[in-house]
Amino acid sequence: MASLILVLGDQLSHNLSSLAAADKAVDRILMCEVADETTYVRHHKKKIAFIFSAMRHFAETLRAVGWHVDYVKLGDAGNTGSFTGEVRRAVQRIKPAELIVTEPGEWRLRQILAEWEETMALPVTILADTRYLCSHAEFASWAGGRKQYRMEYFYRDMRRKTGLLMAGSEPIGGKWNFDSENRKPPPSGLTLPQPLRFAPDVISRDVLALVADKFEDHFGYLEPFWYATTAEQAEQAFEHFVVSALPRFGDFQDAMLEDEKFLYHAVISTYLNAGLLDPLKLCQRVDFAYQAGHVPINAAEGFIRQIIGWREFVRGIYWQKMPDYAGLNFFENTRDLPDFYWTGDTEMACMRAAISQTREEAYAHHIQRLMVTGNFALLAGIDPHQVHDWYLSVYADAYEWVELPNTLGMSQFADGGVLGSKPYAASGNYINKMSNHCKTCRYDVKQKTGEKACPFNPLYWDFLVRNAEKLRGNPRMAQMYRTWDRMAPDRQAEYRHSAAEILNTL
Ligand code: FAD
Ligand code: DLZ
Ligand code: SF4
Repeated sequence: MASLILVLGDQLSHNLSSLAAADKAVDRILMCEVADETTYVRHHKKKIAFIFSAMRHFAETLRAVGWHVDYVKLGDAGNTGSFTGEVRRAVQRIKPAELIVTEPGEWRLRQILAEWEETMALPVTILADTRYLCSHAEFASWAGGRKQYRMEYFYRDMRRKTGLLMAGSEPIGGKWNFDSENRKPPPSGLTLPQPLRFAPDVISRDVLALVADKFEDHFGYLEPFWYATTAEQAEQAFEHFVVSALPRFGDFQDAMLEDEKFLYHAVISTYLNAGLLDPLKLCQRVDFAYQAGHVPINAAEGFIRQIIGWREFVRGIYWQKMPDYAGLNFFENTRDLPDFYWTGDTEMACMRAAISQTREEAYAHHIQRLMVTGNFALLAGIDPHQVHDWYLSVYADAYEWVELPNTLGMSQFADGGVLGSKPYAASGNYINKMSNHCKTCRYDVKQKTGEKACPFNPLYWDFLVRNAEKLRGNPRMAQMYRTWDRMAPDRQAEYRHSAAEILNTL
């Protein structure tokens, strides 16, 4: 008897464990576009279009190598709109002996699968997702009894495990981490590469029409749609990055420029998280580029650290800490997310740039997410769960396993320091140093208080004072509190007054 293999929208990889456990000759694959997945948060239009198109292309490539695929489109008659409904229908249709699925990336779906183990009238086998470098058991053993997790030590173990940029047991270049070389401000007159763009084919055009029709009221612009939607295209896009942008990726990793959305970033997270790219292969390619003398060590190490370090680390934390992690709110923040996060209608030039490009491309690079939109929400005391919902819906690469620890942990410090040792809070000075946004802003980054002052400036001090009880004891914050304590009471009052005026307008 056949087994039924459920392949999810972010499992578009031929080396998937569920496929390895199946037999092409007899087993049936089920892939389904379901309304529930499009609305558990109201995803950006481009994200839905990307996933549906990539799913449809993947189904074609499976069929081309001999798999029997049952593919349910969103508009198909009888589509129940949920995975549970579609699996039930497939079970009735196919009468399989067993259901096999690679574990999903999100806790929410893992719970639904656990229910199926009780309620489906057939055995349900859930396999580990072997596309990641670090298994849950390996992370749990690394995490041990630690209260705080630090990426750096985890990353070193991943370097040793993979042999990437290693000379025997030593890191190539004599140190593990070249991050201190990767904070250069953007010089003027840079000639910037662009990500490789693809014209939508017939499959994508069908999907674009569907999304335009069914998801008109979702955030963001649907077109122009230029994403890769197959593994082959995603690999081309990555190769283009390696040649055109990787050499300077490290140098300008933290830089931001008005009207430049991608700088030297890879713009591959959407492909990688959906399964179109393999993380280890990407890193091996970058290691090779370094060994061949095509890219400097700070670029190669910086890139590899993001993938085998940060990406695996946040996934480990997610599965180690869920479900409680999603409910954390260390600062007990309750303010609603301001409307301008959805409209981009703000006079803060840095925020406008980050939000506008998010609407256009479903993409913003790391420093925009962390030090602009994330930083503002942190300083303004926005409810971290609303911030989490925003990030999960607006970015094409967003799945909860990677988005939640980045948002709740790294950006909002809502986990109280599990993931990072101090909040990523900064005044306008940081944004001014790393970008050219302030030059065209209605606010003056040099003014600390008053009507023209950059809002990040008074909000920064207000954030520290509001949360002094929770942060004063943190050795990495001590210097800032000493500066505040030395300030004249009148000056302190001015800061707090300016901050209150800004918060009142939100
Ligand atoms: P590059 O800068 O070129 O980096 C290369 C790759 O490294 C990325 O494609 C990504 O796979 C990986 N990477 C880099 N930083 C991280 C990180 N902190 N965590 C995990 N992987 C990383 N990344 C997501 O993939 N999905 C998300 O939903 C997501 N949400 C985020 C929310 C916030 C608040 C913050 C601060 C960061 C978030 N990130 C998320 C991490 C990071 O911003 C994106 O991975 C990156 O911007 C993707 O663009 P890129 O491919 O051009 O990356
Ligand atoms: C994000 C997403 C969307 C929008 N739609 C679908 C879908 O219709 N069918 C599907 O199989 N997967 C979809 N996905 C991806 C899932 O939400 C993802 O597999 C889970 O969140 C687990 O990471
Ligand atoms: Fe952003 Fe402040 Fe600079 Fe304006 S002045 S761009 S608000 S940091």
